Amino acid sequence: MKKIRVATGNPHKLAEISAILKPFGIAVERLEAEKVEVQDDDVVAVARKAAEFLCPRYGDYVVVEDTGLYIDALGGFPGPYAEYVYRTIGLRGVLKLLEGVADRSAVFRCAVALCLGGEVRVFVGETRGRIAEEPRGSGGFGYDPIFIPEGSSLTYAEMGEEAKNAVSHRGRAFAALAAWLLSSNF
Ligand code: ITT
Repeated sequence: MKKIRVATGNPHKLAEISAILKPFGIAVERLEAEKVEVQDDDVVAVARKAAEFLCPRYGDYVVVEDTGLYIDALGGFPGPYAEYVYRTIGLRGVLKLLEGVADRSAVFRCAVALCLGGEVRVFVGETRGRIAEEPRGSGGFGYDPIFIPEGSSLTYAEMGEEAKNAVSHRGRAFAALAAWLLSSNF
């Protein structure tokens, strides 16, 4: 079976990536490696820089992913700092910042950087949606209880893994990676 190695410390991400790539016949293994995170407003630059550090050390088919949540009414906050904001003010803190705000639109943006032949190739997946009034649902991780993807009335956390992966930022980014890999001589 074809296989990629993903450098992540987040087990939820790894489980989602495995489920997303399974139908493409691509297996996923965790690469235990330090992920260098540069500061940049754009997840594409963050993922690319992390891959540029890993590629010479770990070689082909190593993948690193960076995800940001950009809330329109907050000028794109927390963006690539989603993990820090989750750990500090948490979902309640984010909801508080949006109290009384009518426009709750947001976008999840996921950048997947692949090492191949000494080069880095980046695939991006985006899902637009809105921030819920209250956390809802017990599935998923991170901001899932407060993110409602466009076209749904349920939060990611209420949808279940399969339904989330079918429309999610990560689902789209990794599907693009898989399509590209399978069209190359992987
Ligand atoms: P690695 O960098 O080790 O891969 P991480 O959790 O730090 O893991 P990111 O910086 O890419 O990963 O993600 C930042 C945060 O964004 C993450 O900790 C979650 O809180 C949130 N996040 C990412 N993907 C998400 C998703 O699909 N649903 C909800 N929250 C998500």
